[in-house]
Amino acid sequence: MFKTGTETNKIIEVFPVQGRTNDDKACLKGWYGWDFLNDPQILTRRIREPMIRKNGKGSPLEVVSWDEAIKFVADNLLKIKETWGLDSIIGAASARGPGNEPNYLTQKFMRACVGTNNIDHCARICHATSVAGSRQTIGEGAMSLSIPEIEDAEVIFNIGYNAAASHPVVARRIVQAKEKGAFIICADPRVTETSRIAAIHLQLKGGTNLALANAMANVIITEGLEDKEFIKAHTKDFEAYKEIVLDYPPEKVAAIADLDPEAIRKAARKYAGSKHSVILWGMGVTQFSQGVDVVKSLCSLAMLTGNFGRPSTGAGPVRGQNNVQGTCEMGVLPDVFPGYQSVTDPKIREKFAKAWGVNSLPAEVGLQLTRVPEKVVHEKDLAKRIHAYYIFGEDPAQSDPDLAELRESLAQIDFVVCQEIFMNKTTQYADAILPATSWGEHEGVYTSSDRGFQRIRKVIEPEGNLKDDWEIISLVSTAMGYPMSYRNTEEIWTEMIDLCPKFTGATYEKIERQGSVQWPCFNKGPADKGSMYLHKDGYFATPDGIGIFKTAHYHSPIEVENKDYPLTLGTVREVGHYSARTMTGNCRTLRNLEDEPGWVEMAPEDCAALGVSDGELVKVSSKRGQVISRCKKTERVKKGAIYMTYQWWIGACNELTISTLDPVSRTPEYKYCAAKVERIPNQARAWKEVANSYLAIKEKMGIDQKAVSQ
Ligand SMILES: Nc1nc2c(c(=O)[nH]1)N[C@H]1C(S)=C(S)[C@@H](COP(=O)(O)OP(=O)(O)OC[C@H]3O[C@@H](n4cnc5c(=O)[nH]c(N)nc54)[C@H](O)[C@@H]3O)O[C@H]1N2
Ligand SMILES: Nc1nc2c(c(=O)[nH]1)N[C@H]1C(S)=C(S)[C@@H](COP(=O)(O)OP(=O)(O)OC[C@H]3O[C@@H](n4cnc5c(=O)[nH]c(N)nc54)[C@H](O)[C@@H]3O)O[C@H]1N2
Ligand SMILES: [Mo]
Repeated sequence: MFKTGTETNKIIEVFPVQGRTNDDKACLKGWYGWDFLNDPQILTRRIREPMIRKNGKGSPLEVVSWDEAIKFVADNLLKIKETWGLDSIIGAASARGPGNEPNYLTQKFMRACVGTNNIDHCARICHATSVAGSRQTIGEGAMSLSIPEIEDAEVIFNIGYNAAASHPVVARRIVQAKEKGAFIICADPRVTETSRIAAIHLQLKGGTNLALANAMANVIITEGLEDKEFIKAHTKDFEAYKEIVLDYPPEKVAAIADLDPEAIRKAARKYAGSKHSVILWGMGVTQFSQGVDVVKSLCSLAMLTGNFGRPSTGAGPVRGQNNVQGTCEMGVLPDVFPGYQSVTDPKIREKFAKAWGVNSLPAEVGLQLTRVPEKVVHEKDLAKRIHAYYIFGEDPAQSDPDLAELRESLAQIDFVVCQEIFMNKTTQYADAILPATSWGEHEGVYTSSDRGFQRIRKVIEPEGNLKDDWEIISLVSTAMGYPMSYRNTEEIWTEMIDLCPKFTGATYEKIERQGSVQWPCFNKGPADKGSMYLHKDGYFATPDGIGIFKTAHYHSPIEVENKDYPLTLGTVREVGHYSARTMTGNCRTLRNLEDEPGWVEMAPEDCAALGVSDGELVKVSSKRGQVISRCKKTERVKKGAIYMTYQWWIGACNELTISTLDPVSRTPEYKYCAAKVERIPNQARAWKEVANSYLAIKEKMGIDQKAVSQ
């Protein structure tokens, strides 16, 4: 939560305020990540006017009026819908600046106006794995506990989550817990700030989480440490689960995961020894082709030890983007309406159809956004292809895996719309660009990772011919024959909460009064303040309230190291930069801390074998592509495993990553593929190449180099 200082319609300073989760602290990006609003044009520039390619693909983008842009978008989408059918269009909405209200409208537009469930967002490439795995076991995909509760956990099992870089305000709670005496177990193939304060660091080989989770359950069951009463009263399918985990004794798993069997035993005993054990996980769990199985296994581990239903206990998939929790809640997913209500349930469809004034709504689960290449470049039958992609606040041409394949898809799609605040890698493929207001320029509600609704406010007047995202969607929908008319975000919010029982009590008024309302919050009256934690007293969110034990047998990642590509590549995050970097890449202070072409973490042994030193430019390649980045020699990674961050436009690691997906959540295996690093003998030439690439990017983004002062 922040307050901003403004001067002549410019933000000049930002102060953290006393919020429920941040406790009057801000992270690096909180303190300095607002300068993009002043449009310093470092990496790219704000979009100020609607633009379209009037004369089709290949023609230049031309500035037009809003009326012309909206008509152009509506006409093209209607034409594609008539020619190729309702499911030939897909939408991706935004977990970033827009807030919940425009996301609610986007899925309503796709379902009620276009007539398809092909609506998704970046949770697909992030925590969709957690949503799927948790719903199958404990019935609810959200964090069961609250961020402030982390402080009072007695044991924290932190797996595949690097809070110090990703969520510093959560990292602070982990440090506080340690100071209060918590026992921390960290499972991460790299040394992180959490592993440094952990009592046990399980520095496992990448891609072996499932073997580890099964081995911990194996120890707990074989040593009789499970919570028999809890299992009997609140769960089912224990025997089938037990049969699988008995196949994973610590010695066997130690060999698979490159760990000490005694460390696994000790971690399991400690975890089972407390009724305030918390599991925190992130992308090191979810971004694998077996991610959903790992999530199921982690939820089962918590059930096995009775670690649900009290404060400072439970399962914590700590969500990624600032509003990814909210965007999931708004039903920007191909299988659920807002409030996680299933599109395949006829009664629920009927409820939404009635509220939205249509005869029927699509009944089939829609397409996940990671399957766009499958439905474009790999689909020979034109009638089954995706022909239009409405991209609202995402940058797939930087953030999706295997970028060469993705670019090919974007180039082949008949009509691409980008509703954006910045020119980004994806806008290069747009047939129409609709300019929106940003965070700081509009009102709305975000949802924090721990189910907390909180208000965001307009602090400056937007410059240029911009509209709020909710208004843009309303205009497109109206022009396509499904009128939407709202006066403000509160009207949209009120419509949404009345359709979602778990959110009904969270009115604007209550959010303002309390500062934050955590769902479930069923009643509008002041008595219902919302819920700090889920699964109270062991009653799960499954239809019958019973938790379901589930795990699976381990298999290795899909593309493993080999003769040609002897290293494994995992992709992580840069502390001062955020996702595809349109925003933090345009903040002067953050740019001064770290800039293109990023870095690749390498073990000293690997550096020595290749003859490269710290800071040198190196060529990194996989079967799919190659990029230039800087070598970062570090003891924090093990020999044979390299790590890059996905923020960089020149050292873009997604040129290398593999598009293999988890079969259930369809989340990519960003954390593991085979790669190779090569020395670049002529460093001076390589640096020049980097400098030229940077200039070329700026030019492509439309930055007027002479006009910009940095
Ligand atoms: N500064 C900054 N903060 C961000 C973001 C950003 O771009 N920049 N992005 C936001 C988003 S969208 C998200 S989703 C969150 C994600 O935040 P995190 O979940 O912390 O994401 P990562 O750093 O990608 O991965 C976490 C850890 O997983 C480890 N890991 C890799 N492979 C394995 C494995 O096989 N097993 C285990 N156990 N661990 C493994 C990595 O070494 C890394 O330390 O961060 C959010 N916060
Ligand atoms: N290799 C690798 N790749 C990864 C990951 C990884 O760990 N490794 N992590 C993945 C994860 S977890 C995620 S979540 C994705 C993120 O991937 P994306 O969602 O594609 O990344 P962002 O940079 O957040 O893109 C958001 C876009 O929204 C725009 N935007 C911001 N605010 C507003 C607004 O108010 N209105 C509008 N209209 N637009 C706005 C921004 O300018 C930006 O272009 O990346 C994934 N990619
Ligand atoms: Mo994410």
